[in-house]
Amino acid sequence: MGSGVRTTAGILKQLVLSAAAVAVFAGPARAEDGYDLWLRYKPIESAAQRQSRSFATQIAGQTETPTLRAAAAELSRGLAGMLGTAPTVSGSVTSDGAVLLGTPTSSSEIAALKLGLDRVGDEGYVLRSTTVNGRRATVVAARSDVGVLYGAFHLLRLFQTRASLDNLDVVESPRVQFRILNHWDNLDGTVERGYSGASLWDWHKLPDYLDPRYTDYARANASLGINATVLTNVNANATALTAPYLDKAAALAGVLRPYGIRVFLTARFSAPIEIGGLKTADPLDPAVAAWWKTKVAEIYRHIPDFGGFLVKANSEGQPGPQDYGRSHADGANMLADALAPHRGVVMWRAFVYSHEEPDDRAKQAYSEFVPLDGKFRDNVLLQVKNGAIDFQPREPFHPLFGAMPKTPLMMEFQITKEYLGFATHLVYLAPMYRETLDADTWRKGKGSTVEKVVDGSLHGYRRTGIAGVANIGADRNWSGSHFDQANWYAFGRLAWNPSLSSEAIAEEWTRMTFSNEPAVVEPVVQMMLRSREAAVDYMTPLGLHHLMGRGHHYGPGPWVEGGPRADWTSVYYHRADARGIGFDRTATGSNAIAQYAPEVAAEFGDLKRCPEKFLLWFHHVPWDYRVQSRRTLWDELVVTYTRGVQSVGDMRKTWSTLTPYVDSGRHAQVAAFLTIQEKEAQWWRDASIAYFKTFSKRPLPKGFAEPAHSLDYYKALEFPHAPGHH
Ligand code: BDP
Repeated sequence: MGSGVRTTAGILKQLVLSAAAVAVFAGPARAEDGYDLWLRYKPIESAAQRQSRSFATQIAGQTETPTLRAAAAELSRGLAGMLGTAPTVSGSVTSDGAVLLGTPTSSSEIAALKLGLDRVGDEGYVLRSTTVNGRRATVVAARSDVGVLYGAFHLLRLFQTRASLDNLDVVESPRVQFRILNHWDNLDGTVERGYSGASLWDWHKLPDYLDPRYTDYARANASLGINATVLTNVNANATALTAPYLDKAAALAGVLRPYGIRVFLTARFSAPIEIGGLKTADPLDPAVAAWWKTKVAEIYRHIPDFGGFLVKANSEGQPGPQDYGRSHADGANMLADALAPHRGVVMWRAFVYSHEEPDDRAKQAYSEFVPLDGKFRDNVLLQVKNGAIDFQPREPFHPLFGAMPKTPLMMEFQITKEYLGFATHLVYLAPMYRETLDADTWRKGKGSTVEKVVDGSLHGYRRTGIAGVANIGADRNWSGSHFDQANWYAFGRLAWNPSLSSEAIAEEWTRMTFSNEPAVVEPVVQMMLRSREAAVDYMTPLGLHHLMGRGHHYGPGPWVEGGPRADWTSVYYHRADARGIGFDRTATGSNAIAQYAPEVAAEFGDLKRCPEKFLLWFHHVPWDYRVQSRRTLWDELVVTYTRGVQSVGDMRKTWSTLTPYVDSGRHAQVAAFLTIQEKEAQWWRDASIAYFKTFSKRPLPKGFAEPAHSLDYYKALEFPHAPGHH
């Protein structure tokens, strides 16, 4: 028998040995698949923490409403999982260590405690360690049932992250009113810019089949305080507003309602023509307004707590009021009037740029909307992307923030990673969200941050909102990768409290999702915090933007040119030539900087003062210009691209040391994805350098490797079936 051939017994022995090795070194025997998200409720590990067994042995309170029942069920499930025994359930506190939950209406014991619940508002809650009926108890109390549910999730989070549960005195309420996911889901089950499989909504089987996942989706969102969801794509289909689809949406709303989540739909502006048989969708035509009023009344008959419409109009080919010579305000107000009697709202998107407009695309939303400030009904919110172009890995804050004091502006973040490597690149987005929230608009002096615009405090907005374009699909792990769950998580946490730090959120999530072991928490949090900067480095360093492959946005395409419109190409944005690279948005160029407050414009517009991370966003800079490192711009670009690739390599190495601590299923997938990411980061670096070199005509700095292939090789790569592009 040759040495390469092994006997069956030998192979079996090998298998047994490696299975044993897995059991010993790879933690839990069951390879987790990520389905449980951050709500895993695994048994707590240390002796000290087991003391809390005497805690939470009883859940007390009347739980007669669906929401209070959901709160009690979640607590029960969580505590049973973590403590090993299910708590008893009773109407009032009868033993030490009870968790008493409810509202002053549902529980006389809570009413008697006089917790001052008025201060927490309609969705907030209090967690308090106290004595009830002479017994030690932890109280989860709120004015509303949903507040109790949020409080229950908070208490569980404290358990899950091994925080102290003694002397609790937590008072929480959300800073933002609408904390809303935007699903770009189509009725045929595909998802625009979705990288986690098909749509979660099984429209075909609705309303009769309610996938249990809908409930788990609701639980996950409620655990973060997300209180609304738009079920359908902004590139809307009027069919979603027909009676059969309203039945389907109503069925979903029924599942989400106990979890405090209200359903919204996207409204296709031309729906009166497409499904209403009218000849026009002109918002000033009385027949059109009447059609919408009737349609909205019909929706409310199906969904009594319907939230309202999200509208993309006159943008990227979508119909809108301008088709009839009317303004965005005319269009939004017509829908707002139809919704107002039912207390619904319109979220009107500011993501517009015109087909005819030859002006810098970055300027167009501001030019369009600022003159309309004060002209919208008070149940209209204007939904503004974080930056003026389109969810790039890094953008300066959108100049609309701070510029419309009389119109509530809500934030639109993208959670799905359309421009950030899809599902396989590990990019934790909280630092990107934070960067925008922390940006200072200077509109009312220093400290007029975007955060204060969005939470309403800067201008005294009566309505506030933060939307996130969801990364949720039918994949078993919901988000396409384990680490992309963190972006859903971070979005939800920031929508509730836009002051939270990226680090605090990463730590919570890591503890709940992977482990409380310091050997895991520290390196994973560090990886996460560094990851977004790494992606910017290998994709679009120093303020470059919009250089992805055409249409699908997968991989590098800095050479993209031609086609239907200039501002869908890469060359429009980088403007590389023999002299240098970058988009001059100063007074000598498009003068987009003039849309910012003078203090901001002065900083961005001055080559010397402009933060280097935005350099090529605002300036066309000579290749030999000396940047802060004293390197030339060209050398700095090469160094930065290379550093991005190295950072991914570092993440991959760090992750490989965590094998003993992370279940094998999830560990292996993350490891494989990091390998993909490293390969693709190298591709980004090499393709970008190969291309820009044709303009800079300069050698790479010493010690830096030439691209692995020729420019022609990179240009010839094609990905007709890249995901998310329909
Ligand atoms: C872009 C996407 C496109 C969306 C559009 C939008 O590429 O699929 O429809 O944004 O936000 O980022 O409307």
